[in-house]
Amino acid sequence: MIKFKRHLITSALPYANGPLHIGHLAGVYVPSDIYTRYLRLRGEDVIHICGSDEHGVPITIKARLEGVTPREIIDRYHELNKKAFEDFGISFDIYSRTSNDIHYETASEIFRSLYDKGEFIEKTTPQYYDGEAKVFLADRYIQGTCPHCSNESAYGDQCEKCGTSLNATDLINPRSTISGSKPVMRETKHWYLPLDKYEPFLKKWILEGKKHWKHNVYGQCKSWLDQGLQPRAVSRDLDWGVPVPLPGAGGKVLYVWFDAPIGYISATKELTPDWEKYWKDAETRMVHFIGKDNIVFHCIVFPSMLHAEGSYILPDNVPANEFLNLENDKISTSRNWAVWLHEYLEDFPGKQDVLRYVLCANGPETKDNDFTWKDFQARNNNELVAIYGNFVNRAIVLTNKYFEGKVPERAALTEYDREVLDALPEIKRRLEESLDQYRFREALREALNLARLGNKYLADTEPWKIWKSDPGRVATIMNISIQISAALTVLTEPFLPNSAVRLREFLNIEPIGWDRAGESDLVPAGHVIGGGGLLFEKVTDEQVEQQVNKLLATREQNSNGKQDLPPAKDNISYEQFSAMDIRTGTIISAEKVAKTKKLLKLTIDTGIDTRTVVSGIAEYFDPEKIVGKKVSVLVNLEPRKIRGIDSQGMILMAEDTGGRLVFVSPEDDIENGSIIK
Ligand code: B3M
Ligand code: ZN
Repeated sequence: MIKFKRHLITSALPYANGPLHIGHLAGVYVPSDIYTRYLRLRGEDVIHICGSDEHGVPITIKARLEGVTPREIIDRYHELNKKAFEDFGISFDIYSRTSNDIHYETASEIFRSLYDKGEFIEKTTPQYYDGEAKVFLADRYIQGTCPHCSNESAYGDQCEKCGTSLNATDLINPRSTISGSKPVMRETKHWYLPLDKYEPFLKKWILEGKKHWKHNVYGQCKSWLDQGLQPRAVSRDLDWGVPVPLPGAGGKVLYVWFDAPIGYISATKELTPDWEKYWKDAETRMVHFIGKDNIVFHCIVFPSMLHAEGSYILPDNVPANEFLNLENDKISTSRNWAVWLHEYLEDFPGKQDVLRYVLCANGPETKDNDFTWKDFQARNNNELVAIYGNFVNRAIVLTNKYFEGKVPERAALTEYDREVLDALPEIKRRLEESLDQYRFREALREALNLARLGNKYLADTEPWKIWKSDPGRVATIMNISIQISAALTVLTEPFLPNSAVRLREFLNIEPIGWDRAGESDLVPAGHVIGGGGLLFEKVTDEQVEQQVNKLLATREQNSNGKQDLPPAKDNISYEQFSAMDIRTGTIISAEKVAKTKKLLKLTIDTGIDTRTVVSGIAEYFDPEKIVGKKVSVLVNLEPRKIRGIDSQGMILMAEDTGGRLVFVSPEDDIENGSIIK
């Protein structure tokens, strides 16, 4: 490890607009916690900073949806998430929030200092404005088609599908997410960070200096820098956020991505009066743990801000992860497709380490990965229980059985014994090398290899078979097994901290310094160990089934269209409604329109006449099966020629969010031509 005086570890500040789920944990907080614990165990000076991101449109959208104030939303989710992190055992030194005064002061100061240096470009430009809701449409208030990947639900600041950072004016077919209406243009003044001006600095700093960054991170940065950077607005017309600290800037706040990373600084200030040494001393190493959608802000925008300000250090590394999916589907808060941390903690009390293990072993380090409950069960039962738990249990039970718990002296070592003892420092070295390079999966595998080694050692030497004939040999075997168990308490601790503490209790030992973990005499002969117990329990089929059923219920609910329904359209007058002439009718014949996929030509008895209606439902209904069907027909819709056929009217259909179509039919038999009103 390169020597630094101290380490500043930051974890992305989760938006306080919803609960935490396994995607957050696997992407950011499990790796950052492992890394921080590792540095602490090595005796490094390290602080781990996090908190709630409480500004920005995600918060105000949630508030609007629920009809409450943004304050109510952030208070609710800040408390929920803070507690969930605590209960889960993520060891932040501080979990702050960006609604704190100290954050307002710090963010304002940094904005002011860039302003005073003349860094910003001030521009009045036309921006999208929702004429109905009477607000400017910033960021997530506007959606449209991404010009890069054609994703139809890209946001005004970013396309989540391809990760590109966007300006609202880049979107094709923009629409307001507040009213659904088509936005209009209106002039407004904002402050822009001239990213193009910092391009030479960024190119040198990243493209030349950060070749050791993870491929996904370096690659994304390179592609942005190759495309060329544009100035980016760092203010918004919103009523929620840090006010732009300039006279006459009423109604304008800092863009959330301007203030949020400054949250790392304010949180450090809140933690210690000595905060400057973590932020302004070149001997401090800063590492940002984030998910891949945050790369541009942490590698390009925030460093540009700090660079322009001039007195802060820049990140040494940004080990961003890819995404975790759940049972082959993208995790989604709005579709409730997630394993929520607070629910996991309720459903699996005391099993924090199991989730840490699974999320690390299966972490989305280099590509998106999938979490399944089957895999959760398999990893717990076949790895934690069958390898780690089984080994230490046998070591402790046999030492108790043969030596009344007193660690026996080793006799002469065989070559095999020596090999096993020599493997300890080797495993430790490899584990450190992996962690130093943010390869957490690999590091965890090494930690488990230690238990594998112990398991194999016991299986090969079979002390239970030779106890009668060669108790001296058994003494050596048990001594070595206890040494391996003791090494496990150290090397597994960053990953499985709760189990490490319990294992120390089983062994009746104090914490052992990290540096000693490869040694062969961690527990002296004569030491009396504890009674032991089970470090891990099996996850049962019933438990898995329960969780899977929960997800199935969600899927069912989603496909019933209970989620993501478009908001109600604008009001119309009664006159407008009564202008529509809707009648009951019967389909008397139906056939496909030649050379089309979607169209059916229907003949309808409307009671008043028999007419032809062309309807785009061929993909959903078999023509033969709908003959005789009772339907509702809009009979005074202006006739239209569709594929050369005169279509006179329209059949009413209901469509759910999953795209399922059904006829709107009268419930009881009623004569054709009856008026629907
Ligand atoms: N709240 C984005 C997110 O949760 C954002 C991170 C801020 S880190 C300064 O994806
Ligand atoms: Zn895109």
